[in-house]
Amino acid sequence: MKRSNRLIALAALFLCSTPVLAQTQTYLAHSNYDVDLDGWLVKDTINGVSSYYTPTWLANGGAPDGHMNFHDVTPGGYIFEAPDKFHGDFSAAIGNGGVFYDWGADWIMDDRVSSVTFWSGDIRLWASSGQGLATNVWHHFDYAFDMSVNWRIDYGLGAQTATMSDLYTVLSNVTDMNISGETWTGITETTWVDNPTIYMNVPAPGAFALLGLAGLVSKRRRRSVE
Ligand SMILES: [Ca+2]
Ligand SMILES: [Ca+2]
Repeated sequence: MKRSNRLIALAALFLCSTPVLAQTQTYLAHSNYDVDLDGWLVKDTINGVSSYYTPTWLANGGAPDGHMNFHDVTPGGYIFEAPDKFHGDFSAAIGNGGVFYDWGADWIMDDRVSSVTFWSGDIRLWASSGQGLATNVWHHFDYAFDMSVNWRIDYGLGAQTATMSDLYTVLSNVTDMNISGETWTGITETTWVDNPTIYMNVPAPGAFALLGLAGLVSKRRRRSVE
């Protein structure tokens, strides 16, 4: 066997022994609060009237390092509202990415969940955690943009189970994104957030090279059989 053939055979062996091609995550929108709030705000709504507040930025204590938190201010409900970089067309990540964030609170009623919501105009798309969330710990939530997640959609007629087509309708033109804050009836709780991220999975550069090599190997194999 020629030396070059041996090398290709070795590479092919490595490729075959790798069960899944390496993937890297590309962040399409991301905040880690390393230096400031990165433009995030809190929207509190009571009796249909919304007011904006500035959350507190903390340099430490996140997951890791900087994060933001907000202590409730009214008997209404509050959410964390994303800045402009979380708006736009994220359809490239459908079936190939998703959204994750780290979240926690010091008081959480048993029936409360943590949700991430995308709006496209008046259309609302959201995913939620389960109930019974532990207090005073960081929870990591990761929701893929596919049917493995119980995405819900509301076109103004009530919540329904979302389809891939519904995901496309909203995620191709996101006009607003928010993360739930309110966890307790009464002005009691503090909620904290770190690392909200819309991501897309792409094969690692090395994987492309191996794919090319695999093609070369199979071509040579075919030739030797002929
Ligand atoms: Ca952080
Ligand atoms: Ca409250």
